Amino acid sequence: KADDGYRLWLKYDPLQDASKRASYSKSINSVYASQESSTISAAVEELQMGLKGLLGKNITLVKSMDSKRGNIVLKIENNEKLSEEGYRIFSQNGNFYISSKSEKGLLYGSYEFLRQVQTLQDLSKINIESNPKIKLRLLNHWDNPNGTIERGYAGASLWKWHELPYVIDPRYKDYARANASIGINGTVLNNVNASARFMTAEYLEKVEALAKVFRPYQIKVFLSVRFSAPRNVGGLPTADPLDPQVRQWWKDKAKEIYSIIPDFGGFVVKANSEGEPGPQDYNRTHVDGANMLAEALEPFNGIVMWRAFVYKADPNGDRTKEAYYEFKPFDGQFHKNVIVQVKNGPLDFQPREPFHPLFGAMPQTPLMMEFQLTQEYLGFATHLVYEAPMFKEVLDADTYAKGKGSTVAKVIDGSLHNYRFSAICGVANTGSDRNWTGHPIGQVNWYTLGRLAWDYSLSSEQIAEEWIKMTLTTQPKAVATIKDMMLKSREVMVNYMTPLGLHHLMGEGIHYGPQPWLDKSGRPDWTSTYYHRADTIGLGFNRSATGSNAVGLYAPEIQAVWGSEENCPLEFLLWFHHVRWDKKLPTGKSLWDELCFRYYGGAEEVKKMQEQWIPIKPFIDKEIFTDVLGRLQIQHREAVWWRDACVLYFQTFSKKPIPEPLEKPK
Ligand code: GCW
Repeated sequence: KADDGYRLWLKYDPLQDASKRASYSKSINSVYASQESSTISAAVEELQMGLKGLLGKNITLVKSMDSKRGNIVLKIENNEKLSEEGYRIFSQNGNFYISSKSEKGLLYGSYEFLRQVQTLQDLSKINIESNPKIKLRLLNHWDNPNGTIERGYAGASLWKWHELPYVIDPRYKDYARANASIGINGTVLNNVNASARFMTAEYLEKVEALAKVFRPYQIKVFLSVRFSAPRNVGGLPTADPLDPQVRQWWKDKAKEIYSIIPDFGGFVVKANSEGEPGPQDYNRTHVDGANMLAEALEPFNGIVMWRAFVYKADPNGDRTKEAYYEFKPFDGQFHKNVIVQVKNGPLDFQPREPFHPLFGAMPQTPLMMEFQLTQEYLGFATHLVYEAPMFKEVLDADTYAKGKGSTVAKVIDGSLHNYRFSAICGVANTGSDRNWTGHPIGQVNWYTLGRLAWDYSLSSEQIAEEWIKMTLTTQPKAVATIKDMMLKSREVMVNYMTPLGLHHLMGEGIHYGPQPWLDKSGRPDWTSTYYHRADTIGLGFNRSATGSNAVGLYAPEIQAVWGSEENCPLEFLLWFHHVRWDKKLPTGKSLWDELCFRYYGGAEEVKKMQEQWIPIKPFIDKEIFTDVLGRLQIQHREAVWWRDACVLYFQTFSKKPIPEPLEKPK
């Protein structure tokens, strides 16, 4: 049966393993739910549809527990060990129980049950207890009202604003199912470079039409708001957050929104960043702006996610320090329903960045994580990169804010500083392409966000393995090969794009392909030369105490390591130091030789990935096989492009030969 990737990891084709299939079929007969609700119905529908596909057997919904064994029982019960969304799955006397305090947990537990079957787990002694580690688990869509997606590489927006609220694309429900299956419980529908239109009654009605589809799946909608909306669509002369009319306008707007969408989640705001309007336009602060919106939403339990992605064009400054200076002084001053949304690194979604220095630095302000699923700087939808290792690297990083073990994960789950709430989001990589993400393997990055948001202690290996088995194949050798390709893919990409701590060498504006040379048309901090600082002496941005001292924003324990050229791990070397071309590195090679070695090695690895992919053919769907193969060919060409552009450009400074036995560019 042909598969175009539309069904994502909710692909319920008959299990390939016949003996497992027979044993599951024998032990599962019917579903019984002790209560009714639209969410419970959604869970039951998914179990029936999923098991019918996987086992080839009708699973009937029964009105009372079937005396024959093999019931799946969905049951609300008070279990002290479970949080509101948590669940327990266990087997007893030949029946399976999915229990939770609420319908939410029953929904998540049902998807977990299906995942157990899809990944061929032993159900006979199943006993799982699971609670989400982070409360708000969100996607951020950078989707515009005209259907385009900023930094989107998988087609147009999923939201057909011109058809809503009258035409409901069936895809909206599939989107909700996919999210619910990985525990995502909120979605920000529109771009942070926000159109004020979303604050009009016309659009709010469209938003409610989507919210209605998502509701049974426990997904709340949020909107990005344009700070100047009171002027743009409210007819006021100003958007000054301290102006009483403006404050009233937002209060009325909040009331209107909640009268249309009673479970509306809240606002995301990009203010005074990259030209977007904000409180500073009126000599007010981030706190003035965020608190005004927070007070408007507070009566309805809405929240404000105020983004910390701010920087100015200063050729002599260091962009990676700016958010820290703009936000840290406000710690403790934000209203109680404000959360500050921080990107994983201090620059901008590079293949590798150290964690953002704000994590651990704002103990009195809940901070949330913003990851980017869409591959803006990671080769768009043509390069294969599995992002879990990159996300885990940041989540596991130690801030030392309260001594050893103060990981970024503990900052954002709220436990380190006892935050009022916790949240994480991923900038979505979805679009109208049939397979949702363009690159078939890009789907796993969406899957990963949900799984890590639920439980960041899951390993990259486990997430990869689950996803492969659910989406591509359960054939053991094929699973192992695909997993190997995925697990190394991020490091491979770092090597052919920006090894050793290099960053932002991408084509200016488009952020695709190499452009390490000077581009005079743009801002200094959008230009590669600002970041790599290549000269005849060496390479890298000196952010140590003798340079911009960005390293000084981290805890002393970190400064001691990253701040010293001798101790700094190679992956961050050129992020923090300007290093001599002939400097001997711990690998035994000079900086120049190591740089060449990595660029060449990275490109070579992509070729190996192509070779690894070929024998997978008999085990996966033809369309997906061919699609990935073609994309690996593009990726290899482009890895070579990256290698040659960067090595040859840097060679004009190093004046050193490309070491043997590396193959020389022709
Ligand atoms: O990564 C940069 C992107 C912009 C984006 C901005 C942001 C939505 O190049 O396209 O704007 O970050 O995160 O606000």
